[in-house]
Amino acid sequence: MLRFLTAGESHGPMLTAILEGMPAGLPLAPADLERDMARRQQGYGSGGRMQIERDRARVTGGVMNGLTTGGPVSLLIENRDWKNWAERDITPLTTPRPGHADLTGTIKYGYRDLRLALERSSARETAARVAVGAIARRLLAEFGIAVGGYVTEIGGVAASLPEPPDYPARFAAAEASEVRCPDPAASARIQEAIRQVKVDRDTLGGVIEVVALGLPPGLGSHVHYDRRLTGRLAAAVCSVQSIKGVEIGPAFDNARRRGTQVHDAIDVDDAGRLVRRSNRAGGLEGGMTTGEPLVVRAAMKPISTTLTPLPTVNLATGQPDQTVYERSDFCATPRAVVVIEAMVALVLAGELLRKLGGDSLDEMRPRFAALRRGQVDDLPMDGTEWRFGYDAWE
Ligand code: EPS
Repeated sequence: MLRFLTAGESHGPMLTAILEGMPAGLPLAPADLERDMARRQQGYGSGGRMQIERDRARVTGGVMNGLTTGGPVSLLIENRDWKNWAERDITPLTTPRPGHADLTGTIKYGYRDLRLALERSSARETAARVAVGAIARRLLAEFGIAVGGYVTEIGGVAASLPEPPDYPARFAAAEASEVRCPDPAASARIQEAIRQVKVDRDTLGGVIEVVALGLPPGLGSHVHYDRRLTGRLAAAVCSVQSIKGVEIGPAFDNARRRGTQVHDAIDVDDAGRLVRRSNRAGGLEGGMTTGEPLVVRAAMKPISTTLTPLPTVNLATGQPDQTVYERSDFCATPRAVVVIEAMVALVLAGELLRKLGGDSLDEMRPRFAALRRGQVDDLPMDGTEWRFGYDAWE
C-alpha cells in the first residue's frame, strides 16, 4: 500500500516528505513535480507568503537515473521564508484564533506558546502533500487515469457549468481563471468578492470539485469498512487544512430526492458494454469505482486568520482579548484545488496498487490490461439456483 509522511514547520528550514510503496520503474523528472507545485502557489486571494516562496522539491532517495527504484521516495522543500525567522526573537503569541488549531493543539500538547501549534498545523504543509501527490499522479498517468479539479463556489458565488459535463474542458477553463473557476462570469464575480473581502478585512471559503477520469471499475471494495473507497477518499480529503465537508457526486442533493430520481440506470450498449446515462453516484457504488468519472467535492471554511480581530481569551492573563493578525491568505480555495487533487491521486494510486499488486510497472501493466471492464461477456453468470452451503460446517 501507498503511504506518506510529512514533517516540518511553516517557518522552519524546510518540509520533508517520504512516500513509501511506489513500484519500481516509474519515470520521474523534476518537471513532473514542478507543475503541480507551481499551480498550488497560484490563485487570487493569496497573502504575501506566496511572493516569497518558489516551491521546488529536491528528491533525495528512491529515484535513480530518472526511474523509481521501489524504495521510499524522499524529498525536501525549502522554506525561503526561513531566512526571515532563523535569527528572530519570537514575540509571544497567547491569543488563540477561533477556528484554528492554536487552542486545541496547545491544550493537547501543553505548549507555552501558541506558535508551536500554528507552525505545524499551517497549510504550508500542503506543499509536501502536493509533491508526493504529483508522484501518485505520474503513476496514474501510466494507466490513462487523470485527476483534475476546479472551484464551483466561493463566498456564496456559484459557477454555472454546462451539463453533461466536459471535464477536460472544465479543467482547462479553470487553469485559465485567476480563481480556478471554469465559469468565466462566476470567475469574475468571485474575484470581485475576494477583492471586497480584503477591503472588509475578512476571509472567504468555498467549494471545490475534483474529478478522476479513466478509472477502471472495481477499485475499492464493499467487503470491509476500511476498504470502502468512499470512506478512504472522505478521510483523505477532510484531512486537508480548513476542509470541513466532503461529498461524493451530488450527495447532499441526492439526500433530498426520491430513489427513482437518484440512481443511475444500468444499460447495455451495442458492444455489450454496461453503461450509465447519468452519474449521480459520483463514480462510486458500494465503495467501489463504477468506471464513470469519480466526483469528489470538498467544503472549505473561510480561513481563521482574519484582519478583523475575533473575540478570544489571552491565555497569559486569562482575560478576554482579541486575536492578533499575522500575514495570511484571504481566500486559499483556488490553491486548495491542487491539494485536494493530490490527496485524491494518492488514494487512487494506492487502490490501483492494491488491485494490481506487483513491485514494478512492468508487472502492473499486463494485470491492468486484464481487468474486467463491465462487459456483459466478462461476467460468469449462468442463471442457475444455488445454496449458501454453510450446513457442511454445522
Ligand atoms: C498559513 C498562513 C500563511 C499561508 C500559509 C498557510 O503563511 P504565512 O503565515 O507565512 O503568511 O501562506 O500557506 C503557505 C505558506 C503555503 O505554502 O501554502 C496558515 O496559517 O495555515
